[in-house]
Amino acid sequence: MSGLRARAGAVVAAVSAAVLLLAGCTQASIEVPEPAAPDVGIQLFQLPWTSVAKECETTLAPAGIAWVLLSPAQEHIAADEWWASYQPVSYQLESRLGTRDEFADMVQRCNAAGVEVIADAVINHMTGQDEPGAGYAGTAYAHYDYPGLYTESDFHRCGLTANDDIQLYKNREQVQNCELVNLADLDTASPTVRATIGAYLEDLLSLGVSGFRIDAAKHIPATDVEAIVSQLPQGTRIMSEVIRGAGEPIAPEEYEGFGEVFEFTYARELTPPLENGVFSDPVLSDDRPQQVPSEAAIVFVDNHDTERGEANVTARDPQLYIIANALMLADDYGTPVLYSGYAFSDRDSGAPTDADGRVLDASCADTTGPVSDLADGERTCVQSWPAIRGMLEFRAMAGDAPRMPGVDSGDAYGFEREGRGVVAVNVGDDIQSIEVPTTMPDGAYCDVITGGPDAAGDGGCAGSEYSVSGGIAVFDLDPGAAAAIHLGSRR
Ligand code: LAG
Ligand code: CA
Repeated sequence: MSGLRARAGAVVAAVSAAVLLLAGCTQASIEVPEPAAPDVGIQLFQLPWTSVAKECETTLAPAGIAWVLLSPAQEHIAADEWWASYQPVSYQLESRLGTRDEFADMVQRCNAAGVEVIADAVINHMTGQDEPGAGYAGTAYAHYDYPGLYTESDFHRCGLTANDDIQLYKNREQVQNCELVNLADLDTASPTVRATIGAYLEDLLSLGVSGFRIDAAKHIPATDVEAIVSQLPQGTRIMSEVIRGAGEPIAPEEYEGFGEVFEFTYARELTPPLENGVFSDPVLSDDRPQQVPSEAAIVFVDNHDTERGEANVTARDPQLYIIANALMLADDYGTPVLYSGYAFSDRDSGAPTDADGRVLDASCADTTGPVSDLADGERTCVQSWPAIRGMLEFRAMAGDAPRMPGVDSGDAYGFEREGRGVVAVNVGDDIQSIEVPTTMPDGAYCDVITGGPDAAGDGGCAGSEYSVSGGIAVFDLDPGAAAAIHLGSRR
């Protein structure tokens, strides 16, 4: 039994006991379902393995998070910027994030805590530097020259300049063979390249990882990714990063047959209504025509690239970020992955390091909520925000109940997971009332975003309280507020 199940079970038992106790004077007792198994992941960006291990034990498992996505573990170029991680020079597990032994210990501890580990596999390319200098383990590598690893013919020759960029290329060949910010592109059709990459992935699996994010999958023909991953054991989780782009020659759908794909459209469609209050946008409840089927979709509000680029809702605005994450976690589309990074003013700045260039340990165990004025390098720690933890409980309680059509009222918006829970948000500048139809039983419910039932277990709420009466859940929401009630949060 995972940490979440144990904990959610205990919460539910406590709530049921309280409800029974009060049955005579206030509300009739109700049947509270078993919480569903956790499915949500979290990306711990540029966090060292020793810290990831502690997070699995102290924050992720207790919050009911099912898997953690790491930053790349490969030996990489020596450079201060975070993106040195995306310029590998070998397949040794020695990096600024930790040693092979630390990696192995972390995977073992996360698995023991009930948290699976997804490695970020950079297999499309090696470094882009002609003279990368010393690799982390002190080895020198030259462009197109990885002795004992690849031969010159294992790379595509692109002839691009350093300023060439993917966005300029609309031709399939160029996208897949000759680009991505001038990084040395591997010939993934070559049997020796496939075997080398396959051996690397097998090595990670032997240490206990459950699967892989395939970095820059769009730049690897889907047939090549499939050929490589089809050699791996059944059940290995594959999450291909294929950024959807209008008019792009390569779409996520090509990669859906052998695993999941990151669906970039989700955040692009979720967040504009949060900024303009126009919830008539059908994305939240309709057919999601621009999105892969739910079973194949990994969805996210932001990630390490989009928080430095296209994302307009990030942890820099905690209120809106909680609203976006609450709607995503309450939704029944895709498998959400949360994002936990660090504050920065310069998009290139790496996480704080020691004198040897190793990223410093960090912990979210004592974090109690979002901080809006984090200093550069400080961690956002979303996994410890009570609002996020409350929504993870909501999601477990919603289980596979259908998502009902959304309703909007001014700048407020909400929807029900049929009979299980209701979420509502207010993105406007004024207090807003909203009524959401529900088949939940009448009664008073504690909002799990602001704390849920109080610790005393006396039937009170730590935060806000809302009521359901005659098939309507009523919320009076402050500007920027989100609220969520579920069967297990009934007073
Ligand atoms: C990814 N997914 O497809 C990663 O999520 C993304 O973070 C990686 O870009 C990219 N693909 C390659 O793995 C990151 C930075 C880039 C950086 C690149 C390589 O966003 O800025 O490029 O990693 O380190 C940097 C410079 C470029 C330069 C390049 C080669 O910014 O100007 O051309 O290095 O020297
Ligand atoms: Ca490629």
